[in-house]
Amino acid sequence: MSSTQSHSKPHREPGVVAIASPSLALVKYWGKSDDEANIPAVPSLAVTLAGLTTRTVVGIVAPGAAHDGADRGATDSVRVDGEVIPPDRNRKFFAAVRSALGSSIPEDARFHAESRNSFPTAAGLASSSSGFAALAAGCFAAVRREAELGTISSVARVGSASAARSVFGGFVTLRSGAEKAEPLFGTDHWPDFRVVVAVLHEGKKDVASRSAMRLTRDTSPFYRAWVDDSHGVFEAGVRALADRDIERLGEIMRLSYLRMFGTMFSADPPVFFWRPESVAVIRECARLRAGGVPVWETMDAGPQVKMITTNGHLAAVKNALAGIGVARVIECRPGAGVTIET
Ligand code: 2P0
Repeated sequence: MSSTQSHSKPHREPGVVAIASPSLALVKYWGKSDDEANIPAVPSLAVTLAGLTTRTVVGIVAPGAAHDGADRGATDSVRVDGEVIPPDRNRKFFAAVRSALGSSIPEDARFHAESRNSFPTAAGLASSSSGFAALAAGCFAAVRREAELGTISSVARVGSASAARSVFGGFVTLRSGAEKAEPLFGTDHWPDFRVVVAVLHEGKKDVASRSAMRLTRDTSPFYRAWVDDSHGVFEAGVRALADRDIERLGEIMRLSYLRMFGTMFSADPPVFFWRPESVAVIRECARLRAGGVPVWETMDAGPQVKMITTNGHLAAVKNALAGIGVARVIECRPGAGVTIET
């Protein structure tokens, strides 16, 4: 590159577009065995949700651009729904991207990414799972580097462990101690399987999952029991899913999320993501089940309630939710993993 070029405006390559959907855990990940590498302490089982999407445009600022004195290009940059993410949040992630890419990316090239969610961000709808899955796949595609999904999953995990799962479609596992997720069953494994998401409050959470996890591990006397118990719950969840047994899977799913919340409620200070509306939906699910409707709820790091049911019972579930004043309901099927728009 000539000296004239290196002092000209940053040259941006056209961006690539990566699309991913959030990963809803049926059996929860909560806690890390290695904070530095972001390795889960417990196994999780999840479904990737069609109907909710993150769309991320990733470009690179070409070599030389970083020396033009402008801020642009000085660091890798990410914006989510228009908001600039502090570079520190993504530093380890981009280091993992560079380590996986090796010499495919010049040292002074910088990534810039612009991401949009079709659903509320940081509100317990797993926006970080689809976000880092799309970002990881987009970074590889931006440098026109073919990568195995396993490699993308491993890099996405450094950003957010649940993102390792979002790379794959259908039903996905992330084992304890694992660096990458693994696909278990495809989107067609259970044609009748449905997820109903009750969006109860769209505000951002007060506590990030990451700090809540650290706090529960460090202060809850129940955390060790949660980790010890998680393996049996996971295996039972996998069996119920293999058998397409909604009742059994529902029971396992309930054990998993309530035991996870047990560690949060017992932390010091306690972590509390629930709202009165969350409890109203949980009680409504119990009422529906008593009336013969197979519907089971789960929750994540936020007040929203997600329910699993079968296609034939969707109308009953949605009517019941409307009856208790739930205004926004999203219906999902198992969806595809990360894709690059061509
Ligand atoms: C899950 N959650 O299995 C669990 C259940 C929330 C509750 O994974 O620290 O954003 O970035 O690895 O993946 C949310 O936490 O956490 C999450 P980090 P992540 O889906």
